[in-house]
Parts: sequence; C-alpha cells; structure tokens
Amino acid sequence: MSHKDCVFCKIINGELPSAKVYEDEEVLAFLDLTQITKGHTLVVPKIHTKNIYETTPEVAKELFARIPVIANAIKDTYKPLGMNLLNNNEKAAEQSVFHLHVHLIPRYGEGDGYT
Ligand code: DGP
Repeated sequence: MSHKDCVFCKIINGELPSAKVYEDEEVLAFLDLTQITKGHTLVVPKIHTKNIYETTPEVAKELFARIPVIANAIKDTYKPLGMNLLNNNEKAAEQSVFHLHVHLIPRYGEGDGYT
C-alpha cells in the first residue's frame, strides 16, 4: 500500500526518479540525495509503514534480510573502509521522511565528512 504524499512511495512507484542500487519485489535501495558520504544509500520496504514502531516483523525481516547483499554491492563499488547503518525514528531522532528506511553510510576514514 502506498501513501499519496510520501516521497519514497513516489520513488517506489516511479513517479519520482532515483539512482537505484538494488530492487526486488519487496525492497528498493537508491542513493540518498544528500550523499553524506560517497555511495550513501537508503534501503526501503515497498510497503509503506511510517517507521520501526509501526512496521510489522515481516516487513522488518524483508528489509533487513536484503541489507548484507546491498552493503556488499556498495562495498565492491565504492571501496569504503567501513560502513554505518542508521535508522531514524520520529522527528526527535531526526526522521524527516516518514517511510521506514535504513541509511547505509560508507566510511572512508578521517575527513570523510560524516561525524
Ligand atoms: P531521515 O532523516 O532518516 O528521515 O532521512 C531521509 C533521507 O531521505 C535524507 O537523508 C534525504 C533523503 N531524501 C529526501 N528526499 C529524497 C528524494 O526525493 N530522493 C532521494 N534520493 N533522497 C531523498
């Protein structure tokens, strides 16, 4: 189910463009607009749920099950030294898009711009 005002639902539906990193029936991964570091990617379930509080175990399982393969694709492409996974829930925790997502943030050592 998609939400008409949700920017990630629009990306999933193809109404808005994105630089896709990975896609299957349940999950889409695409480059984050902000590129906190090179290769910064968002992994989202295609089913709209607001965040970790409101999702289901099934959706969370589908989402997290894809992350190793996506993380390795980013690792092979960008050759980072490491990678942070980040999931923000609610405004107080910096969530700005209210469609569950996980940030994959490649790290390149001191001075990579992410603190
Ligand atoms: P968060 O603050 O955790 O809710 O992260 C939302 C991220 O979504 C933020 O890093 C910027 C990114 N973002 C917002 N709108 C778009 C968009 O239209 N396209 C892409 N690729 N990323 C977006």
